[in-house]
Amino acid sequence: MFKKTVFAGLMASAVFASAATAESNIEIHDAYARASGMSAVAGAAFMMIHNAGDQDDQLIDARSDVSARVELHTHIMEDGIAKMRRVEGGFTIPAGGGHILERGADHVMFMGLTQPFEQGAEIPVTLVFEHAGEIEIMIPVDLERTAGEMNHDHDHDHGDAGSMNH
Ligand SMILES: [Cu+2]
Repeated sequence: MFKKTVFAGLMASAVFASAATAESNIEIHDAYARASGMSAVAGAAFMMIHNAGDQDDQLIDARSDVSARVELHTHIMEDGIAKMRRVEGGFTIPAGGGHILERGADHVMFMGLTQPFEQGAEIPVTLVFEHAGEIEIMIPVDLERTAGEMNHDHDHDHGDAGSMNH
């Protein structure tokens, strides 16, 4: 918690300086959050992030009060087993394109939930971008969205905005 607080303080000043120039270039679509049950200690959020600007942006952090920690995660294959791993540098959102956070791939991870994720609730999350600054969104909890509970399929296409379904 100490480390996170310090980091958040540093980010706040950096974000303030850049927020006026590019904040409208980032759009979040189709966000939803889930946990694997009412007693789950962790949850995750998924979404599509669009970048209409002409320079790449980077999702570098996420914050929320719904859990003790919020991390940017991905899945990797290790010895044939899909595991989650923190991504220190965050995710690149390419200029004129987008990046998908989805099950079995990149996601926002909530660790140490302070309350259960209830179907239909909305959780407040602040996404921190290198250029666009802080973007606050309300993410609906959708426990019924099916993608296969154990879907670790890596057949998605990275950075191809054309494949986004909206
Ligand atoms: Cu995770």
